[in-house]
Amino acid sequence: MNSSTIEIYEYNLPLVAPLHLGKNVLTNRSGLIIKIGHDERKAGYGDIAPLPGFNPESIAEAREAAIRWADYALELMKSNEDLDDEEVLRSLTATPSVLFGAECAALGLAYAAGATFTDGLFSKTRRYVSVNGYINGPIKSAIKKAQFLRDNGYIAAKIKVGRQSIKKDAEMVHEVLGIVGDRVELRLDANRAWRYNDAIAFARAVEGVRVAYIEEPLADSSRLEQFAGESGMPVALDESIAEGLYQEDFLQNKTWARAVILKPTLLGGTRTAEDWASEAVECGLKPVVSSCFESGVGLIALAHLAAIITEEDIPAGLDTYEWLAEDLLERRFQAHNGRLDLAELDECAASIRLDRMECIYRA
Ligand code: OSB
Ligand code: MG
Repeated sequence: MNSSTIEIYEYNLPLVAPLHLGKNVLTNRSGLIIKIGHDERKAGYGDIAPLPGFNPESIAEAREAAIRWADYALELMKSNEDLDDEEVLRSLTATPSVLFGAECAALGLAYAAGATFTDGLFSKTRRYVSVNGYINGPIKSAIKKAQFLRDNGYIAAKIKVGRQSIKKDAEMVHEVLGIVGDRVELRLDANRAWRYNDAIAFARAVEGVRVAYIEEPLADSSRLEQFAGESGMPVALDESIAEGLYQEDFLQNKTWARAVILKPTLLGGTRTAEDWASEAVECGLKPVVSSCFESGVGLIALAHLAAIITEEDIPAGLDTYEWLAEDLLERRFQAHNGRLDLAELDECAASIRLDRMECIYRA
């Protein structure tokens, strides 16, 4: 590789409104961009966006790990060694968001130079990726968003529950169902908010509603199987798999689960997510690629990932972009008919504005 450079930039983007996630309230989103390569257009970019309360690493720890990785990667490039080698990236397992960003930048470098891939992140198995519309309470905003999803051809919607009373949550679900109707797949996410009996009470209150799955209803995840059996409501695993390293047999005996949520920023990169996805498919669970409120740069990589992990168009959890009041991309992308078009996303990716960020590393 001809004297390539690595740069790391820091960004801080305001959100359109305070975002309540678990115990945290975010008003902006901070992260880092890794750029590999001289030429702005032919460089590879990766987004490092540790999510407070979800990622084990802080932004300061991510910065430190990214710089350490960059020093190491430069040495490798000088001796013509493979940057995206799994061995090299393994040093980043304690900082999964950095692993995701470094891997995307390394893979993106060849992609930007026009390489065609036969497998992996940029092999573009299909061009369109459906997304599940993201519906947040309270009920007023849920109604507005549900109408938008119905009018814009979305095929799946995900409602956040567990942050108000069971009664209000159930009302919200019925209200949304009344708006979007039967054609839209309904997913729910409780982020482990409930005690067992509350979760059962909720399931009773929405009896008759066709729920595709509910992500992590229980504070005590060891009772998920019991919940699925007793309530008849299909369950999806999210926090349960995002908590540690990839475990080969983890999904093997979980036939009671319907889906697994794959967030490469938490799981440690796209290849780890691919491993989880193959395991999920083998065990009869649906893999659902999801975001963690990354910038446009990260979201585009995630859309590519969703396109390669299954031929089937499983709606991905990528409807978080609108939370960013500003982005690093001059040209922002949009879903059309509830789908993202990878061709459009790649054009938007090329409109990255490095001058809006502070460069913290260049070598
Ligand atoms: O609980 O699924 C979650 C984003 C950040 C942290 C946690 C979660 C999420 C999302 C992403 O919900 C959007 C989606 O999955 O549709
Ligand atoms: Mg979830």
